Amino acid sequence: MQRRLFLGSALGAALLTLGGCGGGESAVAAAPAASDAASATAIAALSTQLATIPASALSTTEADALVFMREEEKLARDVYQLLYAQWGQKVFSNIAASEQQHMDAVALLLTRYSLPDPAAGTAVGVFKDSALQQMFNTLMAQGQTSLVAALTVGATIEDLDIQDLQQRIATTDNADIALVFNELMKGSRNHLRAFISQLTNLGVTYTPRYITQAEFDAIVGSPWETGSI
Ligand SMILES: [Fe+2]
Ligand SMILES: [Mn+2]
Repeated sequence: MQRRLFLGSALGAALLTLGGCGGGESAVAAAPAASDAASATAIAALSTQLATIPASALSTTEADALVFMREEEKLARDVYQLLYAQWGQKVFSNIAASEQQHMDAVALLLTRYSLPDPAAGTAVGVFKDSALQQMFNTLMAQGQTSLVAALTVGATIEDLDIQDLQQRIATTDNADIALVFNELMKGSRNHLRAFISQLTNLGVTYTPRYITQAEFDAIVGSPWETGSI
């Protein structure tokens, strides 16, 4: 555990350039999406960090978690790209760019453990996992109805993502997986803050569907976190 914490903070230190996706309305203006070059630097830094951690035995649960999270990050990216195209709100394009980094981060582990990439060669909105496909279809139908619905879809995806990562972090003893998943979860907390900030500005209250109200309140009531991919 101590080792894991150390590695987590070391990664945070290595990835200081990466906080700027999403944000509340003012944070969006102050923190534009990372450039392609910055994104590539972030993934290179993560790759370097991972190289210092020996790969360890992979359980079926851990293999499944990596394959699933790769597609769940794709779900987030695809939905935000499409909602940006429809609504033109910068929060969606900024966070879509961050989700691409999350996909890339999981891909590093797929490669490391020679696992098949479920997102290889698939179009936007197409998923191998049937539950994720259904989730995409439902959320996109919802997000097309209004801007508030679209922002609520964003909050819902982050709410779900945080819960899915919490569950998968709890069932891995691999330091490399925990490192990447904790970085993804930090990004998700920031994204949740960004969507909730926009909904609050529009006078809308979001009720969490996956994490507890107490967890939700703690995230939304705490500041933006730096160092996340
Ligand atoms: Fe996210
Ligand atoms: Mn993500």
